[in-house]
Amino acid sequence: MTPPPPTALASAPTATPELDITLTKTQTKVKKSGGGCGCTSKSDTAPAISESMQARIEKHPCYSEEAHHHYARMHVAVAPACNIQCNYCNRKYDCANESRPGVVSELLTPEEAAHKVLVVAGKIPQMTVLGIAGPGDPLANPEKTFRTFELIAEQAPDIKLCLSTNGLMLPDYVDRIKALNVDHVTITLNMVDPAIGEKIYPWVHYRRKRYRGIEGVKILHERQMEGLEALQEADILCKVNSVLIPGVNDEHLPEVNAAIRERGAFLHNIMPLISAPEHGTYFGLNGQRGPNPKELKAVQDKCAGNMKLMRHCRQCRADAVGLLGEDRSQEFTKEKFMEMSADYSLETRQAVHIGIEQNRAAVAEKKQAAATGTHAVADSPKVLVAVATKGGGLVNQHFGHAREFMIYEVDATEAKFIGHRKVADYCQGGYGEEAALEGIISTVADCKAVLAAKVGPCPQKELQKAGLTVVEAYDVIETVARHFYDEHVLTA
Ligand code: CLF
Ligand code: SF4
Repeated sequence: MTPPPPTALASAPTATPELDITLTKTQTKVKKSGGGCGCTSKSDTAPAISESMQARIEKHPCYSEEAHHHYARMHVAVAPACNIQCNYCNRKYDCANESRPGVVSELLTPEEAAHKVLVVAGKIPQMTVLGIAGPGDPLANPEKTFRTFELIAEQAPDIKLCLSTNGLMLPDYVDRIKALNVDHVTITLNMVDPAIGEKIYPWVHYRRKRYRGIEGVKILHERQMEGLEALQEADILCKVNSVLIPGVNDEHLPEVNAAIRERGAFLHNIMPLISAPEHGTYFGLNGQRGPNPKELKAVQDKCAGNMKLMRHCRQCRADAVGLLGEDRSQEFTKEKFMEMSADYSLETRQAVHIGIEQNRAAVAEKKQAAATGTHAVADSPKVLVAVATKGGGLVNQHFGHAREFMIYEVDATEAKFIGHRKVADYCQGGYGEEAALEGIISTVADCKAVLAAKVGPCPQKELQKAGLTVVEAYDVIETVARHFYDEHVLTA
């Protein structure tokens, strides 16, 4: 049986959830429990962020987990060449550092890229960040990369510029990066021990010479450390991406975490290796598997507490457009965007952002009300819930339309986002597919509940058969999670 919705339904969802939240008053039921729990996951108690730092990240969907519910990013694929070889990359595909291998990007010139940014900035005013992340390495293509940044800085000054690199050439360009006001740089750094790096990088091309094996890895390692220090010196925010490769660097990543923390990195993003034979990568062809969600979480938990940890990465394509987790790149193919007018307007964008911030404040208030404080329950059990959302920090998506579920770990003191899981589209032309449903259920089988705006009768029945509670609601995620927890876990 479906339990009644924990909150009254607010106004119906619209295409722009940011502008359409009618917040409802919710009731939180408190029940004391002395129950213990075996879960020992460390919470992300990273050092508090200063107000000025908060201002630098508050509209960046990758640097702020909270912002990623509200603001979008886009990438432009202007950088085809690369100067190293990673065993998880096949050059036919997008850079695996910042993308999901599988689809080749359309390469753009800096001028085409700038036009695309102005078009998207007009059509998706919540797009606040322009990243260059491939399909090769942006700093192996410095002129194209920096020319693109220059053009965008001139024509769209409110858009944050973001760069992702393997770090090999970073020390040479930190001054230029600073001069262009690029405030966010990501280095993909998978090891601090060249012996481990040797299993990941077969060669490095540096200053017109190719170095194979450990010789090349040592150069890469030294340059990455130098680059990190130079970014710290220049006060540029740095995120480190590490690809978790089971049996290669899984046990080593806490050491990487310590090394980057010492050198002032702001955020650590530990992401799973994506590996399949059809990608044609060395790892894919040689049976190297990626981690499962449990293994990924275990390593993330080991590193949590020392510094801010990113758990909401979507391993985007080098031409991604939209909120993290949604892919609107097909709306802006070269053929299409070259025909569109660049209707960027700073005033319009600012007005939209004011609306988003008002909405965000209202969501934060509800989130706060759903949080701890009211619940003095020590060692309450932690449970996972799967959330269908299309943004805005809300449970606001139909179960059948979800392409991914956001996973929250809930106990009596907090509802903490811990990751997302992709699933096949269940609704295909209005008909549920049995196989897809089975896949979805097995993907969220370790969760206690599914929270969605609506769940059809058939999936509802199957979810309940699999032991999951179905909660239908349209409200702030933490509020719905709190109600579910209080009513179905604390009282159980
Ligand atoms: Fe792009 Fe990367 Fe900038 Fe973000 S992505 S260049 S920091 S604007 Fe973000 Fe995408 Fe993960 Fe990258 S979700 S792959 S972390
Ligand atoms: Fe591929 Fe990126 Fe590695 Fe270069 S840095 S080999 S493009 S994954």
